[in-house]
Amino acid sequence: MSRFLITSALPYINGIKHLGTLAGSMLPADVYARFQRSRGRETLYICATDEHGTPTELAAAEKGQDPATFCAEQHRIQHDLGRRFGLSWDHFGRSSSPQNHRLTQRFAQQLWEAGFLEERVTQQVYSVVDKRFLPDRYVIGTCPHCGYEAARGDQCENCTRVLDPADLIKPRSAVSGSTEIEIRGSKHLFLRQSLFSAKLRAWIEGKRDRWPLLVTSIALKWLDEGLQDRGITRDLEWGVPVNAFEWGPNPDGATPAIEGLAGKVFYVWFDAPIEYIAATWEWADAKAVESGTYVSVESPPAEMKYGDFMGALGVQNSEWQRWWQLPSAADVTYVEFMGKDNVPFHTVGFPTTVMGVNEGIVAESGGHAPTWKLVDELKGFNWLDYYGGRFSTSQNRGVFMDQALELLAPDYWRWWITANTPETSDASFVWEQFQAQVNADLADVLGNFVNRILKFTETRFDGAVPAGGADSPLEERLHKDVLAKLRELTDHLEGREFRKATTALRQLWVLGNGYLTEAAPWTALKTDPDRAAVAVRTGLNLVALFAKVSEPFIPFTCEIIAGSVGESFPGRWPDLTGEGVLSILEAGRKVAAPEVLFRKVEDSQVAEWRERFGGPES
Ligand code: B3M
Ligand code: ZN
Repeated sequence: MSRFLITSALPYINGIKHLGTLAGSMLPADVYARFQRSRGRETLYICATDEHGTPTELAAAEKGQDPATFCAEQHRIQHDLGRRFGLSWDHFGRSSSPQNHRLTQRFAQQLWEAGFLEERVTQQVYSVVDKRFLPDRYVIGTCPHCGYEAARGDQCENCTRVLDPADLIKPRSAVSGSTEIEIRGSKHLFLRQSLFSAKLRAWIEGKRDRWPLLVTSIALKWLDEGLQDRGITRDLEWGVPVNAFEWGPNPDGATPAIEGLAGKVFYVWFDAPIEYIAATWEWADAKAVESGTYVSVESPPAEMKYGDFMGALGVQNSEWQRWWQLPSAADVTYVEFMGKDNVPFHTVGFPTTVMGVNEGIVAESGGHAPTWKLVDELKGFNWLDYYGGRFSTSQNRGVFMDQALELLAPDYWRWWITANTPETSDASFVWEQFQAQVNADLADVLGNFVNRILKFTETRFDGAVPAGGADSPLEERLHKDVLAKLRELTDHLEGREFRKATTALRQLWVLGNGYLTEAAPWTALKTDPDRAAVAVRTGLNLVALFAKVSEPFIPFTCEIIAGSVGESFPGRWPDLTGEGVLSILEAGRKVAAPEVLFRKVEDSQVAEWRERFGGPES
């Protein structure tokens, strides 16, 4: 039986995420993780904040904080919001962790030793006053095309033209405002991606039948355009330092002059995907701390060389390698979730890193040392927009995670987002459609069903599962229909088809409502008490079943529903072969109606929220 390793794209540290980010990575990954756990599969869902890069430095400076303080604070906020949305991460790590520093440096060193990194001198903007190189977007000046005076060196925000810092008229530093700016050579490391074109193509071609068309077509388009070697270092302060270890000799010749790389950090897109692995290491370390067997990554024994150090740690905290290193991870299915803009980095950039490191390991050890796993299944998503436009913090457009939770309980959002997952095309959030859908599905169908049957049991059957009576053709048909829908739901979830899964689940709920209306225990009670008992017992079993199979989507509500019929939470996914799907509850068990599960979203609320968050006119 396979183990499931699940990652969702790492949210950037700067700023609270909007519903689109939730829709395009974290929430579907969570639904899938909950589903696999409930099927009894060993599952690990890993996520983290992506903390390095220019935007972090800028955002921290804007708040008057140093990047480390800023990141620590923002990480706590995002962690808390994720929990409140029910994201069931096994670990929510940080790309700035010591584990990621070690692993990123180690990977770079192995790539270097295998000859897959190259030094090149690039021309960069240097600010004399700030005593530092400025990344393109730290240089501001007047746009040569439209005259906008605060155009950034990478792009003019006003006319959207892509720029080179050298194009700017009156360029100045965004850090100090100084105009004392020069172009200077700066040494950087480049990953020789072009060497991997054929390998990557063969690997992606092999995934054509399994991965969404969206994903393989983006990946192949990149390969068709020709892979460029990619700079993996930057002239920044906040990041994983490049020079923190001894560079070994490069078989291709030159040894990098360490001074030339001093003070530089790895590019954020180089270290961020490595954090998937490092966050798993963080998870294992956290567990080791709990059990008192932790060996600090910060204090390797003095006599140990860096490479040995990784190996030694591997022996002591090997839990994480069991998920990532072959051969011990041979039974792991690794599934990644992300928005379409992240696909190139996960089909080309990160796989090149992993393939390159592995080639080095194989060459050096003759294939005896463990290698790293590549992704098995990659689920990519289109955009979730807000009234057909992008969510935007600066323009106050759309709903962000903290605001969403102020308005409604998380399950409303979880349900709507999953039911509208942007799988085959972009999707749009529209308040009126949101209102109509959650009112219909959650309040009218599921909520109403659960309350109707439980209230009736309380008033007419003393709040206990009734005994007596025998199934009629009506129950037999229901049983058959329920099993068929359950199989559909299960298949869609296994296939990571989230929209289709919600459709099947909604139809399952509708079957319950339809059954109750037809069986009409309230009428039968007067003439045929046994018939009424069967109908009520069947209805209560449906409630128990719904709690189990709806849990991946709306876990908070399912915990309440499960409690109302005395079931443990989270439950196990039903066995689809057997008879048991509708005989979960024994006769005599006490049940109790919960409070109203879903209040309807009112027109007045929609009007108010449209005003607050922007409607079609915004
Ligand atoms: N931090 C998120 C984004 O592009 C980006 C993902 C990194 S995954 C390793 O929205
Ligand atoms: Zn312009």
